[in-house]
Order: sequence, then structure tokens, then C-alpha cells
Amino acid sequence: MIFDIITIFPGYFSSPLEEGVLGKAIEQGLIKVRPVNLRDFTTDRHKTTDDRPYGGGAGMVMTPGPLAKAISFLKERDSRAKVILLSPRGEVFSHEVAVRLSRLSHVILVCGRYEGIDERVIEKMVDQELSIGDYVLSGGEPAAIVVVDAVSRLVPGVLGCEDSAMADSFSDGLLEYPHYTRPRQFMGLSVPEVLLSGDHGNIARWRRQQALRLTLERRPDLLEKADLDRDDWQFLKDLGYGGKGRKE
Ligand code: 4H6
Repeated sequence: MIFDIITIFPGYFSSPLEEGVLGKAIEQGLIKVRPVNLRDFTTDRHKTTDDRPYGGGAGMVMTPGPLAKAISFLKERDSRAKVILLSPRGEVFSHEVAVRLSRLSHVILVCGRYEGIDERVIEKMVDQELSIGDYVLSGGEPAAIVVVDAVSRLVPGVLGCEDSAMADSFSDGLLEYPHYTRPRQFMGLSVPEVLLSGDHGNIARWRRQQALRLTLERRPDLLEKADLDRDDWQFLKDLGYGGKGRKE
């Protein structure tokens, strides 16, 4: 899978793309991430990418010319590439959106800066606007790296073990169960006995119940969409869950 990232700060992406799971996936050629310098598509001596807003007001607007040129250049190389603008007014990014994007072969991520982007380039050349959450960033770059990370994890082979993406929190719509490792005693707390028992049936059941308990406590909204079986429902009922918005 290919991610092109149009930005005025291509250097922003250097270390996140070298480290950890993402670094390894790139090394193995499972994903390609290419920061594209918007300034390479300017035509003036000063490599200008912003201009004053029509109608007045504070701040500057990203000028449409260089953006349109950069997008056209990338689209000419692969007309199937999907153009996504990271923007506070976009569809809110989620596990489901990540799954959808992971099925594409090529996405072009556009990072806005200044106060915003000339609306016409969005209207003509952007396929989708995506937001990583309800807050404002100084630029789309941190949002782009979030999308690249979350989507890459779903690309086959990126997480060594094939079923680890499936085991992740949110794949089943629940929060993750608590994890423990050595030592057995730490700051006065011990590891739950069941995890030392070697009984894998009991361990799986305990983990499922912890995931359900945590989700009920912290994100009951997630239970409405979660994939739950009869044992799950019985366990939640025993905890006092009565379905949609009815925790007593
Ligand atoms: C496009 C339009 C994404 C991009 C405007 C980007 C939050 C998110 C940006 C802007 C972003 C998100 C520029 C408007 C700075 C506010 C870049 N902020 N902004 N939630 N900012 O995914 O001023």
C-alpha cells in the first residue's frame, strides 16, 4: 500500500517512519510512505504556498495552485489513488474507516497549514475529508501520521503475527483486557492467579470478561456496536448492564 503525503514540512515524517512497526513495514516493502514537498510545485522565486484571504480577516490561506499541481502530478502516475484531506471538518476517523482505507492500494494524504485551504481545490480535487478527532491542530501532519499508522497495522504482514490485528482492541469493538508480565509481585500488586494457572480456556474467559467490564465502565457507548455472544450478555447483565443507556 502506498501513502503519498503532500506537506510543506516533509521532514516532519522522518523519525515516525523509521521507528517500530511502521519502520519495519517500510523496510520490508509492505507499505510505502512518500512525503511530497508542496514547495516543489510552486512557480515563484519565494516558493509561496499561502496568500491573504479574500474578504479579509486574520491569518493566511493555503493557495490552490501548488496543491492542485501536486495532486495532479501524483494522480497522473496512478489515477486510482484516493485523495484525502486531513481536516477538522472531515468524517471522524475510526477503526471502521481504517479498515476501509486498508483495502485501497494508494492514498494521497493532503496536509493543510495556515488557517485553511482554498475551498475550490477541495471541491475539485479532494475525494474525502477525514478528521482524527474534535480538536484543532496547527497542520494536518500529525493527523496524517495517525492515519498512516492505524491503516498500516491492518495491511497483511505488517504485524508479524497474522491474527494480532484481529486481537487488537476495537477489532471486536471492545476495549483491551489488562496485560501483565514479570515480576509476579510489583509495587505490592500481584498478577491475577488465573493467568498463572495454565488453563487457557479460563484465561480466555477471564480476558473477555475484563474487556467487557472495562468497556462497560469506561466506554459503555461501544457496547451498542460490539459483537457480543450470549455469555457476554449474561456477564454484562450480572454487572448491572441493561442495554442502551441503562447502566444502573
Ligand atoms: C485543513 C483545514 C486536521 C487542515 C484547516 C487538520 C485538525 C485536524 C487544517 C486546517 C487540522 C483533525 C489549520 C484549521 C489550522 C485550524 C490543519 N486540525 N486548520 N482533527 N489542521 O483531524 O487552523
